[in-house]
Amino acid sequence: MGKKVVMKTARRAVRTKSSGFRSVILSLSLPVLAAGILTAQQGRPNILKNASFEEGQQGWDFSSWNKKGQVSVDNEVHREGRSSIRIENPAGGDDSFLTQTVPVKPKTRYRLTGYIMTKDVQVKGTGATLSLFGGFEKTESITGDQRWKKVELEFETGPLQEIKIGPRLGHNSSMAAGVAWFDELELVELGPSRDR
Ligand SMILES: [Ca+2]
Repeated sequence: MGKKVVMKTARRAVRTKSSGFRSVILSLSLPVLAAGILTAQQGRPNILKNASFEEGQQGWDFSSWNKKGQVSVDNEVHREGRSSIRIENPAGGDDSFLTQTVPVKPKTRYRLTGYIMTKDVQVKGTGATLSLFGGFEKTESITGDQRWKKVELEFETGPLQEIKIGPRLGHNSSMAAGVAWFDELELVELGPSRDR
């Protein structure tokens, strides 16, 4: 199966969710509501799966540059629903990245939003962000002690048909120490690239 077919399937899945909006509201239970499907920006469907971490780490892959960073589901701390994802880097720091692989349309604009909270994040460069894998596109960097704060990133896909995206503590050549929580992520399609 080629990439194109995979993409078509993904699009159809999104459309089905969207067109089933009303029946979803009426018939589904709270955990599904909390999954973020219905909180998409301006009625646009949220492309991320398990975007509020109500199903733990399902759908997300974790890696840390120095293999010292740790990820866990936090059932005590949350911005939406009952849980958030927590990334902790030890003293000395690390670049820890939790990513979801998402099929996207080439030459298309997307917006990623989410909430970040931090405790004692120490870094000279980039602290806690939502980032795109493989480049430098990222949201505002959160450091120190910060209550839940909304962050946002708009980007264009260029030739890409697939991206990896998600919560990150630290960055390229930027080892961050401390704890960061992430919750209520949303990725929505905005429309064709401005330069196409
Ligand atoms: Ca949540």
